[in-house]
Amino acid sequence: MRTQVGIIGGGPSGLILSQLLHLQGIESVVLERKTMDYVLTRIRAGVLEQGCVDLLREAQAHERMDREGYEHDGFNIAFQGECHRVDLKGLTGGTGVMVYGQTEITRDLIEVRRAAGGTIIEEAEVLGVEGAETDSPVIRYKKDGQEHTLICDFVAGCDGYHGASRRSIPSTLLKTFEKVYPFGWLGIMSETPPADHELIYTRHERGFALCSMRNENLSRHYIQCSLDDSVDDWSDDRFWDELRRRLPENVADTLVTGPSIEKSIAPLRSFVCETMRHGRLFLAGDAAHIVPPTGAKGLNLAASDIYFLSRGLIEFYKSGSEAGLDTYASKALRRVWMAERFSWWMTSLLHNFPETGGFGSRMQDAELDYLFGSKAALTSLAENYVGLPYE
Ligand code: RFL
Ligand code: PHB
Repeated sequence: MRTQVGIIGGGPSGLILSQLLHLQGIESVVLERKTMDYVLTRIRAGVLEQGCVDLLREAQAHERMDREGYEHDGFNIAFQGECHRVDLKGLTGGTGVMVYGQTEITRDLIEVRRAAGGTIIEEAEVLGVEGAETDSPVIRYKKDGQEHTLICDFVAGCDGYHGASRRSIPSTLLKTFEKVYPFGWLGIMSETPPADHELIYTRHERGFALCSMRNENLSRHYIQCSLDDSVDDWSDDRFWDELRRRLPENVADTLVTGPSIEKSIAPLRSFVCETMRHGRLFLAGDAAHIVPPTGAKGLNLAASDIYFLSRGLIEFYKSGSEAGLDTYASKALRRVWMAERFSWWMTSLLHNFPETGGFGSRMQDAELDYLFGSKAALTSLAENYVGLPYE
């Protein structure tokens, strides 16, 4: 089989790219290891930057998001028992964020790809990419126990942190940077009203907590947990009790609890792979970088990567110029490192790090005290949270 752009991975990165290319008359094939029904069971991101929203509109996958997504003008940080609001719109001169789940984005993208007759090959496990330095790289994949090849002009590695595309680049050409945090996030989804109409990030001596949401009757909550914990250690009652202990009293008192409909633990890590390009193989999204979820940046970075990559590919097919492809890695990485910095900072500010002792804890208190006393510091937080510009 042959196509113009072979896309490894049917997560948000791969699906947005295939749709943007299709709208410019460029053909692609998406190879996804799992079924798309399985991909839709993953509950991940919930907060979208304006740039990501704009890209989904450009991809014509925006109708339900515009109808059912929630615009948020601010969010809260709670510490020492009090909620403090970050007025995103006021501080940035009019920009907020959109609350709309990654699951819903993926559902919308699958729908527009299918309506356009796009090819998504499910249960196709990519084994590797060969000939990335030639004009016709080849993707090798396994489906139904048989090996197949997909010959392409370009390959987009959108297969997440555990995918095959990054491993296809010779390790001598890569530089990787990693920080593993000594804790995870235990998350639950429940059909209960959100704790507040805006998100609440909480720093507490028992550990971080986050109250987020999907709609008026669907809440997403997280608590910092030990890496040794398993979801079986956490009954719903134990989760709600622990969450209530970490929240400000007035929030805990009015918190509506109920049975969880999903429960999972995610370890926290920062990771960047330099470079994001090897010949005609381009890495995008979680395949190239991971951020701890505290800054809500993972999916948003996947979107900015795809913005740069789609422009490079479209320019190539329209004019033959490789200029956009040549600057892809440097443009994407510049934004990646800024989001890495912000995510690391938010994580460091709000989690419990017993190994840093009393001094570390006082530094966090002082930083929060400074933040809410300084418009300059709050503005810096707000402009990073809503997303730095693409160009
Ligand atoms: P994905 O979503 O991991 O998709 C990659 C796809 O590739 C497939 N795959 C393969 N296919 C074929 N052959 C192979 N060899 C393959 N190996 C893998 C996989 O099955 C999968 O379908 O990567 P993508 O598309 O780059 O998207 C990235 C986002 O999913 C991720 O960054 C975000 O979910 C991160 N994230 C958040 N991001 C935000 O912007 N805002 C948030 O509020 C936010 N919250 C979160 C998050 C991630 C979390 N977890 C679970 C890590 C909250 C959490 C708890
Ligand atoms: C979510 O709603 O899942 C969510 C929101 C904000 C974050 C991380 C996750 O920082």
